[in-house]
Amino acid sequence: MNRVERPQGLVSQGGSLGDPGEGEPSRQDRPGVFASPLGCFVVLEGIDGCGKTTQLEHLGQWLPTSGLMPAGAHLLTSREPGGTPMGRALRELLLHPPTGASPCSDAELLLYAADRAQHVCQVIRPALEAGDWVLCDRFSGSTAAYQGYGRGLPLERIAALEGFATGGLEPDLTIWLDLPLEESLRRRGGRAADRIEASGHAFLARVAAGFATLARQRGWQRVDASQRSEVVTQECQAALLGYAAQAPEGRADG
Ligand code: Z5A
Repeated sequence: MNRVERPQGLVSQGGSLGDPGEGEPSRQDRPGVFASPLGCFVVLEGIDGCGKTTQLEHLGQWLPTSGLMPAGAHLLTSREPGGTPMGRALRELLLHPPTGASPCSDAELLLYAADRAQHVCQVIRPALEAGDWVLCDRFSGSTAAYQGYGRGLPLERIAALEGFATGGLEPDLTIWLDLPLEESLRRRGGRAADRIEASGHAFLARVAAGFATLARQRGWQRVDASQRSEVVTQECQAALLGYAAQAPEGRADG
């Protein structure tokens, strides 16, 4: 695969990666990324307003100079939904649908899966296969939390769909920014709620509890997100350093 020089920053703001070219193997035909584990895939998860965007920016600046990334590797920062051009259209539909166009829970699940399939195919997997690092705001854990624990859709059905959408790709490290729901609502302040945020307090409480369960089950790194932003950044850095110290050879230099 040709290496592509990519600027750092949100892929959703000018990503330069295209679809696999004609004649290239389809996503399903390619070997799994872990067959040649070169890059590293790090995900930030948590309820709305827990500080993912803020930490993505801080870590995005720190990582390339941290000594953790192998020489020559690039860092790509991205988010879901909306990490590709198609995903940005889906994001608008999911969060700000026109009147009468709100998806039912099953359709909502499928739209998030479509966003993820495109994101993995067009952005994440090619970057990892090129040996680059990807730092992403939300991934599969958010679907389990919001559509599973929040909407009440069966977790087994979600897991099966996720396997199809991601081709089995899982993050190397997930950092869970743990913030009490009341604090997240306080941080939102007077900002208008999007469709998901407007789903009601009971829904958001189920999502928050779902994240706690998932973090336990999946071995996510918990960081107390109610601390000052600088402290949260330091603890995220510590989680990355800890991961690198025990990562298989080739994943990280540190
Ligand atoms: N969703 C889903 O249902 N299923 C899925 O599979 C996926 C997503 C992938 C995406 O919304 C929505 O889609 C989301 C879940 C759903 N909906 N909800 N609800 P989004 O991407 O637009 O937004 P978000 O991810 O929910 O949250 P956000 O508003 O972008 O917040 P954040 O990135 O986590 O936090 P932030 O923007 O960095 O910080 C929020 C505010 O707090 C801001 O004013 C900061 O200055 C402040 N802040 C940040 N850190 C601190 C600290 N440490 N102390 C004090 N104040 C702070």
